[in-house]
Amino acid sequence: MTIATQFGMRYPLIQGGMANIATAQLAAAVSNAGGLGLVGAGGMTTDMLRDNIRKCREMTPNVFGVNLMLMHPMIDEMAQAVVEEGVKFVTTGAGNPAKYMEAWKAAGITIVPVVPSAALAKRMERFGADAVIVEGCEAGGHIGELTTMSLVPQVVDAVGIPVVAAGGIASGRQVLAAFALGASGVQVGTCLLVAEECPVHENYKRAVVGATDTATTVTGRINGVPVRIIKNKMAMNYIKREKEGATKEELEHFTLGSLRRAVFEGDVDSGSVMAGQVAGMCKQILPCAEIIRSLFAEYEQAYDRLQRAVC
Ligand code: TUI
Repeated sequence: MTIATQFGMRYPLIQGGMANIATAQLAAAVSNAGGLGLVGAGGMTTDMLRDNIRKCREMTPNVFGVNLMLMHPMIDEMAQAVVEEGVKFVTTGAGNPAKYMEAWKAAGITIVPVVPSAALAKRMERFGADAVIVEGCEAGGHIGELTTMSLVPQVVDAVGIPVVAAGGIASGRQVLAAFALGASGVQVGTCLLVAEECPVHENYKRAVVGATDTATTVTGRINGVPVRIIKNKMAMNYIKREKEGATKEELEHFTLGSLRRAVFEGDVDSGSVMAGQVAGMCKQILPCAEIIRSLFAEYEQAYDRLQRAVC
């Protein structure tokens, strides 16, 4: 069984909860295209989150959810807001959501935490998670240590609940590989940055379209929170100062408000253009429905080709 059957979508695909980017507009477009769209609470206030949940409900008849970024200063309030707003599906990122899970379960919410390790996956299963999203460090934004290729099969072996693979997926071949590793679905973010409905600044989309395979790097590996972004002036300065032993405070200066600068103002030189290693594969700005449809059309082709190659 795939997560499409489990959660009621056409395709076994969840949208990443990209902070400042995953608005009602993007979430509804993904859900209308047969995936599971998420309103990403990262970068929102609690009122904005409520507003986006209500808008999304008006924009799609299909299942959608909320991603809660656990490092958010208002996280306690937001964890309560999803219950009050009648949200039925929650993913979490950037931390351990254990303390909220009892209340969410009592409210009938399907809970799917993002985990960077088998240990946390096992813990989440014990706390009643319905599935886990296993995100490898190919992903954009805040990342863990392990790659998708190494992490997915280890988590699949460690837990009994469905595993959703994330990080490094932007083509049907990669969806097929995720299923080969034992995943029951995929989460994608980077390939949706170039969706027509994605509300990022045009410059951000152009930076992704123009990216090559080696276009991304990771800031915060030595003395901060590891975040994968497209290389630019800010990223190079950050990494240089980080290697020179800069303090946390100095480094935070580079990243303060930097995602918002890139997303809203289109400042792709001093802003954080968060994107995964697959940015180099996302070459065309297309409607969400077309991106998702072609992902699974290519999956079918790759599956057939592989069967002929092996037998
Ligand atoms: O959360 C993400 N990706 C994100 S969040 C974000 S906003 C941000 N911006 C700047 C700095 C920090 C955050 C941008 N991208 N992905 C899911 C994810 N979760 N990646 C890693 C984790 C994670 C890490 C540790 C999940 C759990 C965890 O648990 C630690 C523990 O407490 O056991």
